[in-house]
Formats: sequence, C-alpha cells, structure tokens
Amino acid sequence: MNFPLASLDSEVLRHLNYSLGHHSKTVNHSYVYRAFAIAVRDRLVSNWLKTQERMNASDSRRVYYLSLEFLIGRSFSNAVHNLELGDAARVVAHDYGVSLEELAEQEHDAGLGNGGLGRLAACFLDSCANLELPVVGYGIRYEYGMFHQHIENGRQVEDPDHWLRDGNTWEIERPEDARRIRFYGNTTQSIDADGDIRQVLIDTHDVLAIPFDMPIPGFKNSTVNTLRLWKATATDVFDLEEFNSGSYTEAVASKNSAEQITMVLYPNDASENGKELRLKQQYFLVSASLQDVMASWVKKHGEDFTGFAEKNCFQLNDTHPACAVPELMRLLIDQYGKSWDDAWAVTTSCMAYTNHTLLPEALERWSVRLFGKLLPRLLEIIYEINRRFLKTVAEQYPGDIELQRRVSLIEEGHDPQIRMAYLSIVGSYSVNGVAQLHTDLLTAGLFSDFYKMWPGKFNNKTNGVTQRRWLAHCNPELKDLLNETIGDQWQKDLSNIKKLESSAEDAEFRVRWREVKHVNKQALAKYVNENAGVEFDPSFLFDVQVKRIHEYKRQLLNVLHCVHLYDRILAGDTQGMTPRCVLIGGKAAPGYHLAKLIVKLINDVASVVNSEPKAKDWLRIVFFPNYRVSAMEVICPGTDLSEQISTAGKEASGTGNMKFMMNGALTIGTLDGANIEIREKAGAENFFLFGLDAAEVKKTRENYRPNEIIAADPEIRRVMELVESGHFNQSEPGIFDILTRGLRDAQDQWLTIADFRSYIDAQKRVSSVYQDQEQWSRQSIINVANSGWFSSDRTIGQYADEIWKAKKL
Ligand code: 17S
Repeated sequence: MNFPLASLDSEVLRHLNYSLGHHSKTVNHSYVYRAFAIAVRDRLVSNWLKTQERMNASDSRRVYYLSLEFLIGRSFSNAVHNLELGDAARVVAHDYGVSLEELAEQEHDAGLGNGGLGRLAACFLDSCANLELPVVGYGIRYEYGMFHQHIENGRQVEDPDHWLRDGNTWEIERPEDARRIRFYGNTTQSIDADGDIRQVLIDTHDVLAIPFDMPIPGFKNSTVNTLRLWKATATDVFDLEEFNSGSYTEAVASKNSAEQITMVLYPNDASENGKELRLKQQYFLVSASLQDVMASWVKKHGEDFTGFAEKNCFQLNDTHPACAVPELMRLLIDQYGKSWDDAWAVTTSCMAYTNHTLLPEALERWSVRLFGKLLPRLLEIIYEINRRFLKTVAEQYPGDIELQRRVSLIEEGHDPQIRMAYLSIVGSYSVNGVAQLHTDLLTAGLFSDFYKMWPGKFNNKTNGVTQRRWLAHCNPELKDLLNETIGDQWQKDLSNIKKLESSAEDAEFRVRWREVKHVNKQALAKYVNENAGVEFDPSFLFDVQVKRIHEYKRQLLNVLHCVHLYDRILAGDTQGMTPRCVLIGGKAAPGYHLAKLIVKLINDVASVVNSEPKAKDWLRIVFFPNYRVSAMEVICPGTDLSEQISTAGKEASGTGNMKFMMNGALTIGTLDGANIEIREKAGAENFFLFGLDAAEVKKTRENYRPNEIIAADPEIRRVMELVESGHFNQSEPGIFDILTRGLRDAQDQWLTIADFRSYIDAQKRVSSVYQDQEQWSRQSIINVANSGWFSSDRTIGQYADEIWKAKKL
C-alpha cells in the first residue's frame, strides 16, 4: 500500500491549487504553509496505515495513554525533521520566497495542555514512535486550548485561543468510529436474556464522541503512531419529547450543550475546581476511549475478555482519567455480562497510574452528590469497590478502624468526597512517581498506607524529554556541532551523547561551543525584543525561569534576587558582579490571584530596573508574554542559567530543567524533583546548589521566623524595604503587601526567606564562574554530555519493560 507521490515541489503546488484553491506563487505565507503541511502529511499516510496494520497483526500488548492533556505544540517542523525532508523543503520554500522557519511559524501551537503533565504526554508519544512501541494516545480535542496571555499595565490578561480557526492539517476525522456517551439518568434492574439480573441505566442524556486522529511520526523509521482526540457533538436523534412538543429549534439548539463538553481546556495546572463540566470531560474521554478499545477487541476475539489484560494496558496520566477504573468495570459487567470478580481481575491487571504532584490542593476529589447525579452507575460501582476493599483491609488489619477511615475511597463529612487517587491506586497494578525523590515522598507520606499493603505496586519512573524536539529541532547549531563531533546516533539514542565529555578539555572545541551559544543568544535577544520590547545584550549572562507561575516554584525568590542586584547597583557595589539579562515567563491560572500579583510585581520591577540608567550595563529584566511550547524552542537554546528554585519537596520532577540541561545551560537549583538526579549525573561541581532539602524544609516549618532572618541580614532587609516602600509601583500604594506579608509570615509554606541568603550566595558563585568563560564552557559541555538519562526514550523504555510489558513492533 504505497501511494505514489510526485516530488515535493509539484505536490506543494498541487495542494495550493487543488486543495486550497489558489493559483499563484505570490499567495500569502499562511496558504503556502498549508500546502506544504498537506504535502508533508501525505508522506506520512502510507506508513501511518501500515503501522496500524502492524499493530493489528502484532501480538504485543498494546498501550493506551489516557490523558486530559497533550501539549504537542507545532507539528510541521517535527514531521519535516523526522521524515528527513529538511533539505528538499528548504529549496521548495525558497521558490515561494520564504524560509522554512518562516513557514513553520505560520502554524498555531496545539496548546492542549497546561504545563509539565501535558508536555510530558507529548514527549512520551514521540518516544513511543521512535521506539516503535504499540502505543495510542487518547485525549480531548479542545476547541480552545490554553489561553493566550498578554500583559496590560503589568498585569496578565487572558484571551481565548481559537487554535483551529485556520484549520488543522494534522488531523483526520473518523466519524465511522463515533461512540455514544451516556450522562445522568437513573439505575434500575432488569432481567436479561439469560434470566440474570442486570443493572441498567435509563433516561440518560447522551452525547456522541467523534474521534480526530493525529499522526505521531517516529524518527527516521517507518512508524507513525496515533493520537486520537475526541470531540463532543449531539446525537443525531434530537430530544424527541422537545421535538414533539413543537420545540424543534430548541431541540436542534441543544446540540450546543453537547458541544460544550470539549469546548475549552481548564487552565489550572495544579488544582481541580470541582466543576461538573470538568467531570463530564473526564468521563467523556474515558468512556469513549474504553469503548473504542473494547470494540476492537470484540471484533477480533468476540466477547471473551479473559485474555484482555494480557494484551491491553491503560496508563492513567494522573487521576484525571481515573473514571477508567469503574467505567471498565461497568462495561464488562453491564454490557458484556461478566461477573464482578472476573471484571475486577481484568481491570486491576490492565490499569496503571502515574502521580504527578504532592500538592494537597491538586489531589482530586469529587463530591459524591455531584458524581452520583452525573454518573449514577459509576457511583454504585465505586461504592462496591470500596466495600470490598475495606473488607480486605479489615481482614488484613483487624480492629484498625482508623486505617479503614484513612484509606477509604470515600472521605466522610457533611459533603462526602470520592478520593480519585485512592481509587486509582486500588484499581491499578502499578503506581509510579515521576522522579526518585517524588516517589520516595509518595511512599513515605501521602500513599504510605497503601505502600505498606502493596509495596510491589509502587515504582519510580523519572521523567524525560524528547531530544528530537528539545535539541535537534530547536537547536540546529548545536545539532550540527554534535553530529560533527560524535556522529548523529544521539538523536535515536541519547546515551551516545556521553561521547561528548572528553571535548570539554579541548580548547578549540570550547570556542566553537561558545560560538553556537552566542548565535542562539542573538536569536533569543531578537525574539525578546520583538515580543517584549526589551533589549537583551548577548554578552550578558542569560538567566531564565520559564514555567507556570506558582508560589511553590518561587518566581518571587527570583524577583527578590533581581531587586537585590538592583540595590547593589544603586549603591555602586558592582564589584565582582556579572551583567545579566533575566527572563521570566509563564501563565498564571486565571483564578489564582496571588500568582497574578507575582506577574505584576515582575513587570513592575522590570520596568523600574530597565529605565534606570545606572542599571543599564548590569541588569535587564523581562517578563516574556504568552510562554508556550514554541517559545521554549527559542528560549532554551539561548539560555546560560536555568532557574529550578522550587521549595524542596514540592516540584514532583520538572522537565524544563532537562531541556535547559540538554541545551548547555547550567542549573541553579534546590534538591527537588529531578534536579537531584540532574546534579548526580552532571556532578555536584557542575550544578549551583542552594537551599534547604526536603527534610530540612519539614523541620524548618516547625519553628520558622522569617522576620528574624530579615532583621539579621542587612541585604535581605533592604530588599524587603525596597519592595515594601512602594519603590516599584508609586501609583498603587500597598499593592504588593499581600506578597511581602506572606514572605514575613511564620506560616509561609514556601520558605522563600529561609532560602534567600543561600540563593544570593549561589548566584554569586554563578557570576564568578561565568567570568571564567573557559570554565563555564567546560561545565556546560559536561552537563550536555551527561543529559542522556533525561531522554524520554529512556523513560519510555522503562515504562515499556517494567510496567507495560510491551514489545517493539
Ligand atoms: C507536573 N504536574 S502539570 C509537575 N500537574 O508539577 C511537574 N497538573 O513537576 C512534573 O514534571 C510534570 O507534572 C510532569 O510529570 C502537573 O485541572 C495537574 C493538573 C492539571 C490540570 C488540572 C488539575 C491539575 C485542569
């Protein structure tokens, strides 16, 4: 099944003419991009179909990655690179008077995720295709992805992101695979054909799930995997009652309410807000995906599900798809007539759960009342799972009533809640954290009761990122230097990058290393200027913190350090100082007022510092607006210093830290998440460590007196006084008081003041190493040479071997 394709230039022209209806070569860039994209997509199609055939023919276990988020960003240059079409595409683009890079910029980011969890899912799909693993991603096709952020008077303003408005070349609609999803209604019993009693759901409100498939191309192999995204639409049969009573238009308009379900991504990255629509999204994804997988099983094997778990596995990306546990039970029992015990054996052998956070506010709970209204049958099943589970707990630990209360899937109270993490643990055969420290903290803390019951269920899978997007595509200069020095195998297998290490001692190589960084810093400076109107000088140290704005990530600590440098500059104390450009970027959840105030503070400090003539030669600060995947592709190659400064014990892993490391930045960071492993791999001498560790954080909280620390340290005191005096915002007195009071509060969860002195000192070490460019280059090279562990290929290899037991196609 090879479809004949003409040469790229004639295909592009053909699509411009016949797919898009344009005739001249002077058409605008947006159409040229689309013609190119279709021509590139055509080159994926036959391998895509073949991969599906190989998957159907293979007897390997198949994996379904269930996630409410896939933050894939742009697909065009990724496809061009993986298909090795770069050279041809460059020539054809030139004919249209445009560069390949300009064409690529026409594509809207697919912002179908919030942050690390969604981007991890995208890196994982890339690695699965590279490793030729039979993995399908299942997600939601949000009409509006992550909001667009712009800054007005220093404040974040959100605009909807209608990313589909110019069409999406990378999806194919498959209406023939639509599934029916049933909400609300009541459960009742009926007698089936065999005379058995069955639970049935009646009077439901139904919605259709329509799949849109996106190709996920492997790198220089013939594998093209699938990301299947569901869109909600009304069932064709409109509400008959309404129709018959003459409300035809109302019935048709109800189409609207069905389509609401997949209209918008919830933009909070670390807290569930308990909204019914969010639960609808979760169940919609889970039910459509499970029905899809089961339908293809039944087609091949009939209704015998005994071998199902051996051949199928569902990886739950956090608890967002946790309804998969009771939904699979429901389908097996109600739809296929299996016994509870058989259904439970299947379910608990094919579900695996990844936890991504320790923050208590991110632990998902659903009110029993709301859940029972929307999903009455699922609630019955959850109660039955819990009844049986608590019975085994009572048998295993007789008399420990307190334990039963603690591990119950239902948190009792005046408004009882379902604990989705516990449901996921009980229903899965594997539970993993995303970095070693995170897994250790989970098993010792949050999940310790479960860990004692089932130690073998728990395992660690330290996150990784794809070196294809996060090194080869985004940093072509470094790619070329690496290829020339150690060959190009690292793109397939990043462990090869270790070969670079000896070059750290080669002075000529270090010159070239710096040349590459310099070019990337020029590109970043240009990008900053275009997007934020601030001039960055590439001879300065580029100090970068980009990630969601959150108190625990401590962007505040970073700003306080900027204020400290500014204070020194004003005092004429620039001895040993290194000129810096500080870039901070990230979105705040629209309802997270403190995070939004931090954005305002960063902007206000930046505008005062940037307009201070004395600071011009020493410090520039920018808040980079609308941080997103495609922005990171420009930012990380141009970064010297990566800020990974969360309160120890709070950042589950981090993945931005890995992207910076791969691109030659040095890290200043705490012993948190994957920073610990980055430091181990790079060597302690090549990492700027500061701050309390997780155990010290716990201890310090017992007797924390930030005001005493401030009073005893004149430099810290001046920083606080500068912010408190209104120096950075003369026109809105007291605007930052909530922030400074928080810093001074003995209850401050984030211990910012506790780590401030240590942070200042670590930043001094950064400054002095940077002044020795030879030393900086050595350490930068050693970091890159030891980044092999942080490839998502390594992570996925471990998931495949240790959790999924899945084999290469
Ligand atoms: C992140 N977790 S984004 C961790 N949770 O914070 C990172 N989102 O440390 C880690 O590197 C990354 O996962 C990958 O493992 C995240 O409602 C939780 C969340 C998202 C949406 C939501 C609620 C919670 C819309």
